Amino acid sequence: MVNKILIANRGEIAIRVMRACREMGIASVAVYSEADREALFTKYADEAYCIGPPPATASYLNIQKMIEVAKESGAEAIHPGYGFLAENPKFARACEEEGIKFIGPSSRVLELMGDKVAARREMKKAGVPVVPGMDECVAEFGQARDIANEIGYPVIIKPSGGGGGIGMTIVANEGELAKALESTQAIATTTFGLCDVYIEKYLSNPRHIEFQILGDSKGNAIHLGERECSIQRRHQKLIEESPSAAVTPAMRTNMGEIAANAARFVGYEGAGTMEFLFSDGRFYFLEVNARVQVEHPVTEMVTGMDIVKEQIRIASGLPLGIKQEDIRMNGSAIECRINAEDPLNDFVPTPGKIKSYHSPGGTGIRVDSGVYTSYTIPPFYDPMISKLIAWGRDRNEAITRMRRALYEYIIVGIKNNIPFHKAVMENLRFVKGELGTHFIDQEITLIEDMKRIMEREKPLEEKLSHLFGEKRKIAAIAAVAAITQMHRRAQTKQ
Ligand code: MV4
Repeated sequence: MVNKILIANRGEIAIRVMRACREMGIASVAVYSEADREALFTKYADEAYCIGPPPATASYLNIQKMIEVAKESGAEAIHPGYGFLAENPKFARACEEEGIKFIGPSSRVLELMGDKVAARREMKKAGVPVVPGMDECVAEFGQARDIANEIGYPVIIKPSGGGGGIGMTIVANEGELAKALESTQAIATTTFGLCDVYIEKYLSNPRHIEFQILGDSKGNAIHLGERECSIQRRHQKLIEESPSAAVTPAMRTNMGEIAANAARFVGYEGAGTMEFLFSDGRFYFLEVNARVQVEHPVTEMVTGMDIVKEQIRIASGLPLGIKQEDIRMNGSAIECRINAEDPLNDFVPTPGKIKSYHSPGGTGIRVDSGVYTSYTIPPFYDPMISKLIAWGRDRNEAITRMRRALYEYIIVGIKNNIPFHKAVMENLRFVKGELGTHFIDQEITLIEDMKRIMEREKPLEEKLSHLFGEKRKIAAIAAVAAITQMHRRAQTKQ
């Protein structure tokens, strides 16, 4: 096992990785930008090094600096978290060349999975069902027209260098194809530095379901079931859950085996996700996310596994600690991403100072956060404050517990999306599990529902902002009591 790990990331995921390190007796090294000097993760680490100015390009994306600090601190491995350098094959290669363990797949696999059309081809070879479409990039208009006619409209044009939904264009008919092709190629060039695009059949309002996989350096691979991530807004996931209400045990076994086989086929080392669209009872492969994901806790809650520990074991050359037949899905878990954003103002980011902070707890609740009272959220990075995860014996209990926890959660000082989550947790379609990727756009009453919830909370909010600061402790207790009453009123109204 490695003795010291550098965490090339910030915020809640840096702390998540350091917690695994601490439990495993591994020393942790934080790297931080000048904007993160006072962040919790820099204090939590055993050692911390400043790596540059606030912009990510000058700090968290600086490959040379990461290698330098790893050497200086004597870290034997680097955990990249998610985002930033996590899926950068150049970073993985630099680590490989310097004899530092990159905690993730090899640079070869990262390269392959980063090229979305190549990944599609590879997965097809591995026996994974893919959306009808092209196995290479568009070479000329005639070819695009022929393929689109063959698979039928609507089609979707995707940048091969992309992923995550950026730059994708839906095309309704042949008349729109030429223009859409041109504009998608232009966006692909400016965003990804590569004009390559490919075409797939467009599925309308599918569910977004992904399988968690783990592969070790001995050629073993297992799956930890699925997560449903259909509740998203502008390609930003807001709520994730496991298991998906749409997946039967037989489908889970079947698709999970296909996903694990594909991981073995490409020689996948570490934790990863195979992303699918689910439509009319069928799965279609979309892309591989070659990293630990934001939403990994819901899988941990239902399987009892520690995915980050497994990542570290795998990178240390150890075999998987568990066999497929020993994985059990127990109960149901939901995650709400708590963001510093204003749902009443088109969800614009609202960085700033957290004047008061009280996070929920109790049975079945997990909060992964990187903030504290009087912490100022810097404007330079992702506005996620924390992740609130609720576990229950079934989906209904998880929802009830999530509602309860959302009402306990107090963040004073910055606007945030907790009221929006409260509205979703009361939404009838959500409660019934009738989800799809267009859920938020379709449920047009959500904003009005949220406004009603916020109106109900106004007197309390005013009381809180006055009380907090002076009689902080008393105010916190009073707040929980008042919110509990409000929650009860809200429930009896339904
Ligand atoms: C699709 C699709 C429908 N059909 N592919 C979005 C995230 C990225 N991983 C893939 N995405 C999609 N791929 C096919 N063949 C629908 C989405 C999608 C989407 C696409 C464009 C604009 C908004 C979207 C919202 C959710 C899902």
